[in-house]
Amino acid sequence: MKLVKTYGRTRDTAAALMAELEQRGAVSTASVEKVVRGILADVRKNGDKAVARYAQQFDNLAPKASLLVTEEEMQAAWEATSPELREAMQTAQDNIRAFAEAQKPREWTNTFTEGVKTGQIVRPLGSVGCYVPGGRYPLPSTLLMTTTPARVAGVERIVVCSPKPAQETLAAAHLAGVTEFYRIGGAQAIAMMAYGTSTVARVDKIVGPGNLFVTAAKSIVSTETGIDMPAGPTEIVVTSETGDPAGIAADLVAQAEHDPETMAVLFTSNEALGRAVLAEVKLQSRSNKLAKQSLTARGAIFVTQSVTEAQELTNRLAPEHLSVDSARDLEWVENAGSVFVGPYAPQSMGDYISGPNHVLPTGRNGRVRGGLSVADFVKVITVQEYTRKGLATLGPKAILLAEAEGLKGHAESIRIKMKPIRRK
Ligand code: HSO
Ligand code: ZN
Repeated sequence: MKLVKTYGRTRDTAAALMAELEQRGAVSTASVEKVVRGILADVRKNGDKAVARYAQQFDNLAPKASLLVTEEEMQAAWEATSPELREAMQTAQDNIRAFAEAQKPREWTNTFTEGVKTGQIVRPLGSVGCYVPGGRYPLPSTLLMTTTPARVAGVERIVVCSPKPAQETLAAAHLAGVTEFYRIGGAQAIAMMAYGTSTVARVDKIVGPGNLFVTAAKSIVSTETGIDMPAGPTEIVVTSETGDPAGIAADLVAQAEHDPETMAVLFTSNEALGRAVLAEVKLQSRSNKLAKQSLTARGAIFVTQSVTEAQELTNRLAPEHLSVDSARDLEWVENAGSVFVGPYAPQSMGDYISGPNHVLPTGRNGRVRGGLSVADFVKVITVQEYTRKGLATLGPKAILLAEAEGLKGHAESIRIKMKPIRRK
C-alpha cells in the first residue's frame, strides 16, 4: 500500500495514480476478450459438447460426470452442514428477502388528465441465470444474494452455475430452493446460459459477479441476453477524517483478500490518520498473502488538501463499497454501489447478512446504478387507457406534435379514433 499526497511534491504522482485507478474498469476485460470470444463462439456452435470439454479442461470435471447437480446432492449438503451455520444462512436469507421485498417496484395507476389513466404493472422475468463464483473461495453468500431477490420478484425458472461447488454452496442452494444447478464456471457457463444448448434452455437474464473472464463474457452476450452489471474484482474506498485506524485497515485488508485485482483506497485530508492506517494495514496484512498482493498492486492512501477534495475524488472513483464516518456524509455521496456508515459497520456485514445486496457495480459503474435488487428481476410495464373525453382533450395537441414531425399517419390515427365509432 502506498501513501501519496495530492499536493506538493507528489502532486503529479497522485494524479497519475488516480487516473490509473479510474481506468481500471475498461482496461482489465480487454486483456481476456479474445479468448472469451473464442469460447462463446465455440459453445454457441457446438453446444453441450463444447461445454463438457471446457468443464473437463478448466474445472477438472470427469468425462462422464453430470453437469447437473441433483436435488438430493443439495439436500445432503444441507444435512451435512452444522446447525449453527444453517441458522446463520437462514438469518442472512431472511434479511436479504425482507430488504428485497421493500425494494420491489409497485404497481400504480393515476389520472393526471381527466379521462386519461396511466400507470404501470410489474411482471417477473421468466428465467434468470445466477452466476456464483467458485474459484478461490466457495461463496454460498453470493448464491443467496442472487437467488433471493429473483424469488421475491416471482421469477419462475432460476438457474445457478458455479464451478466446483463446495458443500456450503450446495447447502445454500438447498435453502434457496434451487432446482437447476450446473457445476460449471467461466465464460463457458455464461455462454451456456445465454445461448442455450440442446439440454439447457437459455435464460432471459444473467446476474452475479465473476472474474475477468465471466465479466467479459457477460458484457459480450449482453447484446442478446439481459445482464445485471459488470461486477468484476472488488473495490473498497474508505473516506474518513475521524475514523479508527485499526477498523479502517481491517476493512481494507478484508476486501483485498478477495482477489489480487482488488482496489483498496483511503481518502483523507488527515495525514496522521493516513499514516496510522498505513502502519495498521502493514501489520494486519502480514499473514494474508492475497491481501498483501492486491494492496501492493492497487492499495493507495491519498492524503488530500481538503475534506472536499477527498469527497470529490471518491465520487470520481464511484467505488463498489464506500465507508464514511457518519450519516451526514451521505449528503455528498453521488457515486457508489453501497455505503457503510460509521465505525460499527464493517463492509463484511454487508457481504453477508445486513440485507442490502453484495452484488455491486464495479469499474466506475457506480456512476450509473446501485447494487443488484429485485428491480433487476422484473419488468415495469407501462399502461395507458383513454376515454373519449380524454382523447378529445389531449388528441389535438398530439396531432400538432405529429404534424410537426411530418408523421401524417400518426396524426391520422389520432383523428380517426377521435370520431365516434360507427357500429355496423
Ligand atoms: N465483497 C464481495 C462479496 C462477498 N464477500 C462474498 C464475501 N463473500 C463483493 O461485494
Ligand atoms: Zn467481501
